[in-house]
Amino acid sequence: MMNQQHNRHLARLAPLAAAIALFGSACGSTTTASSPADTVPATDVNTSTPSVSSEPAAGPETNDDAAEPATSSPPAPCGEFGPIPAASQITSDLTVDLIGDGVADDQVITYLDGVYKLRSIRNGVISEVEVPEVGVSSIRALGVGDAGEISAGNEVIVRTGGGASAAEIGIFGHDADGCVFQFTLNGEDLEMYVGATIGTSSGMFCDDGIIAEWYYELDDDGTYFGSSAAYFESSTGDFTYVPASDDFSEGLALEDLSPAELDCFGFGL
Ligand SMILES: [Ca+2]
Ligand SMILES: [Ca+2]
Repeated sequence: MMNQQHNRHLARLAPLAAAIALFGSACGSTTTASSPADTVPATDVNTSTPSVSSEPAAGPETNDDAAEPATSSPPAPCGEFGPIPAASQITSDLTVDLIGDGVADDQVITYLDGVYKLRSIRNGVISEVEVPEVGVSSIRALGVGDAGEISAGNEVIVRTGGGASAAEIGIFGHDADGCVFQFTLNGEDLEMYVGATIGTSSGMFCDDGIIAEWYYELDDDGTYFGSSAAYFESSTGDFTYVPASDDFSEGLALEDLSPAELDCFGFGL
C-alpha cells in the first residue's frame, strides 16, 4: 500500500477497534529489539540512575584530559548541552515520566532559539533535537505515553507546527543511550494533522502501542469520503501500518465522521 503522506485519504475510525485487535496479534511477533549500534562508547545500556561514582575508578585513569571541564555532572552520552539561553522563548516545559516507572521526574522543554528545539532530560541525561518547518505556528510538548512499544519508556507527543486550521503532531522517543529523536512513518517524516476547514477534517488517536489518524473530504454530492489507518512501531523509532487497518469510505454523512480532534492519552491540543 502506498504511503501517500499528506494526501492520504483517511476516513472513519470505525475499523480502529478491529485494527487494535489485529495489532495485538501483530505485536506478538515483534521484531527483535534492535539497538542502534552507533558510536556507542564504553557505557552500558544503563537505565539505572547515573552513578557518578563516588569512589575513584580503581584503575590507571590518571590520564589527564585537559579539555574536560571540572564539573561533576552525569555522563553526557548525547553531547554537551548548556543552559537554555535566557533570550530564548520557552513554549512548553513539562515534568513527565519518560522512563515509564510511574514517577514524573523527567523533563521536556520546547523553545525557540533561532530555530525551534526540543530538549529532554531523561534520567539525568540531557539531549536535544531541532524541529524544523514549524510554519506559522509554534511547537509545544503535549504529554507522554507509550505509543511505541519497541522504544523503551514513554514517547513525547508534540505539536510540531501547523497553521490556522490544523495542528501538526509529531512523536519523539529516546534511544538506548537516552538521547531524544523524532519518530518516522515508514522511514519518512511522521506528520499527523488535527483540525478542520470547510470541506476537510482530520484527527488523530494514540494509546499504548498504537497511533491512528483519519481524514475526510467533502464530495461533490454533499457527502464525505476519506480514510483511516492505524500504525505501530515496527522497528526502533519507525511506525508502519497495522496490517489491514487502513480503510477507505465514501458517502458518509457529517455525523458519521470521527471528530477533528486529538484523542491521545487523555491530553488534547
Ligand atoms: Ca520516571
Ligand atoms: Ca515506548
